Amino acid sequence: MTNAQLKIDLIAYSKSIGIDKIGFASTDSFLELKERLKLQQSLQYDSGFEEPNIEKRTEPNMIMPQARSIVSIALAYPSKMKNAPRSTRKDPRGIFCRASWGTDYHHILREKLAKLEQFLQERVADVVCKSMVDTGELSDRAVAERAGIGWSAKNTAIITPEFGSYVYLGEMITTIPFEPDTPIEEQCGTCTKCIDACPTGAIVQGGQLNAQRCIAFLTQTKGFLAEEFRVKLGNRLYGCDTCQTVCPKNKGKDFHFHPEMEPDPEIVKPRLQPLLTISNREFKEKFGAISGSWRGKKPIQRNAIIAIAHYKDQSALPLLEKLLVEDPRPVIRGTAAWAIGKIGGHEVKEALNQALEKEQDQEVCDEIQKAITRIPYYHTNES
Ligand code: B12
Ligand code: SF4
Ligand code: SF4
Repeated sequence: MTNAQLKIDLIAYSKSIGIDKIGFASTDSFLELKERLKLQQSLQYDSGFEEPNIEKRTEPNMIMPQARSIVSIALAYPSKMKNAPRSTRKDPRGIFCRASWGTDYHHILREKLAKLEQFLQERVADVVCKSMVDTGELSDRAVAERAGIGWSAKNTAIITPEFGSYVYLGEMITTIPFEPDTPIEEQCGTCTKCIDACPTGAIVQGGQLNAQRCIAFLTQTKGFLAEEFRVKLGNRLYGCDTCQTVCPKNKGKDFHFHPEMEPDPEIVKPRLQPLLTISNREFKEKFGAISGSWRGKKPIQRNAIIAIAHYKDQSALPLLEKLLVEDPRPVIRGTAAWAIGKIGGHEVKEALNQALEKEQDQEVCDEIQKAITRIPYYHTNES
């Protein structure tokens, strides 16, 4: 069988197993990306979640010397949730980003890629394949761009003409020299909606992100959040979708091809207060299957406390005061102090003072002191 025919057959097979878009790229060095990654590192705009070895990231033949092509895949995920409960001041809820709805996409895409590998192995005796999704060495976006899946947009996402940017990406390096596809034209034009809407100004300029300012990154950190960002977090528990929801290319894009990607509203839009007391076991049971749980319980709880402050939920004060004195984790005690100060009221000053007397951790003491000094300010503001 010729490689051209094998490519046609592989494309047809990919459709039959629920791969929404497939493209083919060469294994040439990603030279532009290499410069870009170096620049990002030197500016400290990287997140730290990327593979640190830039050579490996940009030289596919370093990962597999005999590699001859890369197969890029995209799966469309839903952007609208059916029966989403409303989040109100009386019933405040947090939100997980769309890329965290349903079953963890790493599993879904790896399974599809494993099937593609098997398909090739059954037809080409000595083929070698290596697949990756998100956590591999390669830049999934750079591969997808080269393979014609979508263009590299100003919000830094790969936007497909068919499904918008609401696609997961993955790829398979192979020893088969498949004919590469042609990249598609950039289609952002003069639009700057994502740059204007980003709550933290993280998109420095079209196509360049300062990940250290990106809420999607910040929600995944484990330490204290800088105050500047706490007030921008809103009710986000994991990830951020703003630069995608404002994008005109995503208008009307909402695909429900994969039942396993359907969100359970009680999981991805959970009530905030119960999150503060959830046990490790309960957390794993409820959130373990979604990608947004990969950093564990602590960042989600920290973000939930910040979200409670965002809603100024008075009914959460007893719980926050309990966390302030009882929680073993300084980040949780300190963030609770901040939230208590934000929600305010005369009675909280007493609770904060009492906690300060017992507190041993310097960072938490600082948070409590800042919260105390802020309370009269909130009162003058309210009166
Ligand atoms: C680190 C990381 C993050 C970091 C940094 C994101 C970033 N923009 O760099 C943080 C934690 C912030 C993040 C957030 C999100 N992420 Co993320 N993330 C990654 C990861 C692991 C590596 C990305 C990376 O290396 N970035 C470094 C930059 C420099 O390179 P790059 O974006 O990969 O490649 C592009 C640029 O280099 C650009 N470029 C190259 N040279 C030049 C030169 C010029 C002049 C210009 C303008 C551009 C340019 O072109 C490349 C192709 O687009 C990838 C998985 C992977 N292994 O690739 C997922 C990935 C990019 N993330 C993904 C998703 C879904 C998200 C979120 C939408 C999740 C959410 N809702 O919260 C947000 C989006 C935020 C945003 N605006 O990017 C998807 C993207 C899908 C898509 N359609 O694009 C990926 C591919 C995971 C996956 N397998 O599906 N992520
Ligand atoms: S994900 Fe949110 S914070 Fe990050 S660039 Fe997009 S809008 Fe800005
Ligand atoms: S909002 Fe506009 S500039 Fe930003 S990614 Fe979408 S089309 Fe491009």
